[in-house]
Amino acid sequence: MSEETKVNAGYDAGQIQILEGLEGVRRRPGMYIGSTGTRGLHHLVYEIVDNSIDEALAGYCNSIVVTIHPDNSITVEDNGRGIPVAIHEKTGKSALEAALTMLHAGGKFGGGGYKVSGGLHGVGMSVVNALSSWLEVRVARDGYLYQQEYRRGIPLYDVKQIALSDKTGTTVHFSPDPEIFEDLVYSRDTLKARLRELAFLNKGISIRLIDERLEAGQTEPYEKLFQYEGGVKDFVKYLNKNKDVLHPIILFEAERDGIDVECALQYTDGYTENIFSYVNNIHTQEGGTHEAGFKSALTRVINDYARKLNILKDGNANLSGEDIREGITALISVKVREPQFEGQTKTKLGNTEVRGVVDSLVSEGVGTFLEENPADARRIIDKTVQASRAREAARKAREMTRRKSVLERTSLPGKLADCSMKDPALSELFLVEGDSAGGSAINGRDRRTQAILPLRGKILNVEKARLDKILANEEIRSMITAMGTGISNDFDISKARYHKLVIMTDADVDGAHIRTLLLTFFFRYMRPLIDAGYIYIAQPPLYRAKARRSKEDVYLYDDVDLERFFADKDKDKYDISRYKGLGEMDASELWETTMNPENRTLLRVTLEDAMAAEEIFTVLMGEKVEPRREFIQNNAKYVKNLDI
Ligand code: 0RA
Repeated sequence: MSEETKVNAGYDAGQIQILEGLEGVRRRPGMYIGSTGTRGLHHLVYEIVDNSIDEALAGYCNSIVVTIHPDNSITVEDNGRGIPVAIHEKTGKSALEAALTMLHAGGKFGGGGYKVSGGLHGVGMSVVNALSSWLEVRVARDGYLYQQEYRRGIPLYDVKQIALSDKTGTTVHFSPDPEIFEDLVYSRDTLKARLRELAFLNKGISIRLIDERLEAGQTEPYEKLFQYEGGVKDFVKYLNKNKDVLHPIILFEAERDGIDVECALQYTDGYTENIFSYVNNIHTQEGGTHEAGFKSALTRVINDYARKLNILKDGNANLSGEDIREGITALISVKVREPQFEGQTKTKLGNTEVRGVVDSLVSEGVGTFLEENPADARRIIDKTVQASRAREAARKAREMTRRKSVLERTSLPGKLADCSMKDPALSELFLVEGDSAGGSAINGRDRRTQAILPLRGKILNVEKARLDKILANEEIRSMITAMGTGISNDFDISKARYHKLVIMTDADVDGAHIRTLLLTFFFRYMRPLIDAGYIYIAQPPLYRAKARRSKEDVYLYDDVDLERFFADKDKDKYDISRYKGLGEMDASELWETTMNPENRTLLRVTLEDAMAAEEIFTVLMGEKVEPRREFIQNNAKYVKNLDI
């Protein structure tokens, strides 16, 4: 192969097609990678890693290394067979160049491979190449190391041999194009979470993350290895590490009708249901046939067993699926040859044949476990029966509140100072810590659009309570009726009376605690409010600096703000006051600094990653004390910005 650099000498029809393909990707990147924001940026990495995972699933690769370089370029290296470099008869190009320049060529070339993984759209390496300002690929195979480089997807030269090598593998080093992406900075945590997930889902594969970007005082790159011989079983162990569990993890794995199923589950003493399902390594957020098969089999098997033990008598109704899933942590991972993804976000499995396969494997797996472990079985059944009783009590409590509202016609809580505007899109509800701050907020607000609900004292920790107790809590009931949406299964976002719900608490530890309690409640019982972006956190100032000799008078929101302001000023020329709480501000101050839409900053609460949020809430609000202490110690420096 020649050493010289020939840039596209003479276009033929095939090349023109390729260029048009790359142009298409660059013109409409969103079509291929979802977005050109942070999500899309990270998607580039997943797209490359998926190819290495496929090579591992084919049985030829057991190690993948992902490196974030100081310039935010990324290297993905694997020890697979190496992408073939042989020249195609017809095109006169190497297979390697084809893989990196032809749309949809990724993973399909070579043939016979068992390609199951795939990113958002499974679009392949050529898309990453087209969206990178530069990319270098190296392949070790057949005794040589080969290399090719590209600029915005266009090869700089033909594939060339650059050294002898006795190894095999593929290394892709790319730099996302600033002409395409809004933000070029990789998040270590985001990559870490996805690589960990992939290591759980593909047991045995060693996946290493290296972050070469050094922070101040750091001398060695960050390194983390993910490798789990237990696969989904280790995944459940990880998810439950901060919870008290009722029995050893139930695990079953099997292949049936060409569908691979791996499933692990374990009951905890908690009240939430955590079922995570995957198809070909893609998290199926919206569930689908595999999840449906899991749920129906579980419901049937548990009911059958409860009847067999005579805990459920002939006259008793069956336990509901919901009762049976209280406190469960489950992982379902299936690998399907031709997955059909449906739903709003294309994360719902549609293949009907999967349902029956998962159903029968879960029946067998869980059925056998219950038969063979009667003591564990008993604990599980008792748990579901308790869940069923609590739910019945909650239903009665809810019916009471509903009936009351029919009789009284107006169900709004007495403490609510409602706004006069009835259009939810223009209405805001402030949840305010304490009656005195609540009073200031009521006097300072814009009464047309801003409603105030003062909350007294500590909010109930919903992580430690069942629904019946939660519904008996006055503060929580007020929030539910004020919002108008209902909760849990009854939740209906179209009934939301406000499209902004603003949490306004003091800028101290207690305030942070109340905020976390509120967020836990919304996360567990009004999750769609978070998904819709309706929940906000107010940012009251921490300081006020008044110049002694001029009219200058400013509010400063945190210590960084304070430092910045006084960087080039003399502190002695100002009176600086520190607010201990919202209560210290009078109505007009509160309006000016925190509530007036013209001046205020609100933080919108988002949930990038449900699993991470689940973990944080379990750690922070759950029963076990030790993990909470650890978390707080490890994250003390972040606590101020804990805007989950
Ligand atoms: C098809 C055939 C062969 C290897 C690969 C694909 C392959 C692709 C990627 C992408 C990233 N890493 C990869 N590793 C391997 C090999 C065919 C053969 O050697 O016979």
